Amino acid sequence: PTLEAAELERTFIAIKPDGVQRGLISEIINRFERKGYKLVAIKLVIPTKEFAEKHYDDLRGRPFFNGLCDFLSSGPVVAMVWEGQGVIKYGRKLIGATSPHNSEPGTIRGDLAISVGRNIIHGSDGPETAKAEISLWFKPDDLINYTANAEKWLY
Ligand code: RTP
Repeated sequence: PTLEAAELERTFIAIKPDGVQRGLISEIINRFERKGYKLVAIKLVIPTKEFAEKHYDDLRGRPFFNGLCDFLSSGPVVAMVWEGQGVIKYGRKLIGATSPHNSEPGTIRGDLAISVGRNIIHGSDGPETAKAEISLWFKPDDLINYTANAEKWLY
């Protein structure tokens, strides 16, 4: 079957330094993978402070901006691109509300985090930011086109 345009939707997801330090990489990847989304790019990177400021450019001027950028550049981050129908919006649903105080149990932040400044994961909040963030973190060649076909490897 031919892929519909909607199925090619992609979002940028990052496991922040606290998620990496706490050993939650596989737990977080697992949730996206089991849902049925497809991983099309992944790398471990320590962003510079300047890079973190670019990533959070829209938050410049907020009181927590400097601390947030220090935090994002404090250690390894798992940067990923996930693909699938509705992945931008539903990815945010899997992640849960920005503040773990408000995120429902069953969501990543609801189950695994306590404070807003240490909320372990980032996800693009819309199609425009997804596009911008993917191209900030990845080169076009880093995104892998493939068909995920489980049966082929089982029999
Ligand atoms: P993200 O971009 O990381 O997925 O988070 P978000 O859209 O849910 O939230 P946003 O408002 O874009 O804020 C980005 C990150 O800034 C930190 N933050 N700290 N009051 C605070 O100390 C505060 N508010 C926000 C959070 O880590 C949030 O994820």
